[in-house]
Amino acid sequence: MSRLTILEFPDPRLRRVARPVDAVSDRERKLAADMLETMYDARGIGLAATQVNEGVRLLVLDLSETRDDPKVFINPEITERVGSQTCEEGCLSVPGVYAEVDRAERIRVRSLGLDGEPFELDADGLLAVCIQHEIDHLDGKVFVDYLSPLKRRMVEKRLKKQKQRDNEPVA
Ligand code: GNR
Ligand code: NI
Repeated sequence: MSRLTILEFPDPRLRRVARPVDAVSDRERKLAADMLETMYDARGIGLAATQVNEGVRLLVLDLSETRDDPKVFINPEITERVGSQTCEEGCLSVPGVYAEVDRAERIRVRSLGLDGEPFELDADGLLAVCIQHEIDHLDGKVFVDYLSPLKRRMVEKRLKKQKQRDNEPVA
């Protein structure tokens, strides 16, 4: 397994729309394993292929306390949305930024597993938030897109400054 580099907002590659996987193969299994390693290392609860510069519709999640319940979704589709909830979200591609986002409270998801077999899942609460957040990534969307233009510009400025500081030589 290998750890992958996570793209950071406002990288334009986060705007690409991912293509469906046409047959689940060892290539997707290797990508999923590398993405899980990357997600665990970064202490995230989810990761979409877009974030590691892979243009396929694949995402991984683990919402367990013990970090031992990996889930992989290939070509996921939300087939039902019910109600709404507000959650403070963060994103591994937008480090240090947290903001409230409204999403559906309950969803039904249709997806392929790593074995290539279809499955359906009903999700609510944080699991539903996380799946919606990850599918957004596959569609080229980032959670800061839901903020007001003013807040979004503030986030962009803050990240730009942070990046400048990261690049300054040590005195
Ligand atoms: O680790 C993550 N935590 C999180 C918290 C609230 C709502 C969504 C998320 S997803 C995020 C990992 C990530 O950036 N996935 O794309
Ligand atoms: Ni994210």
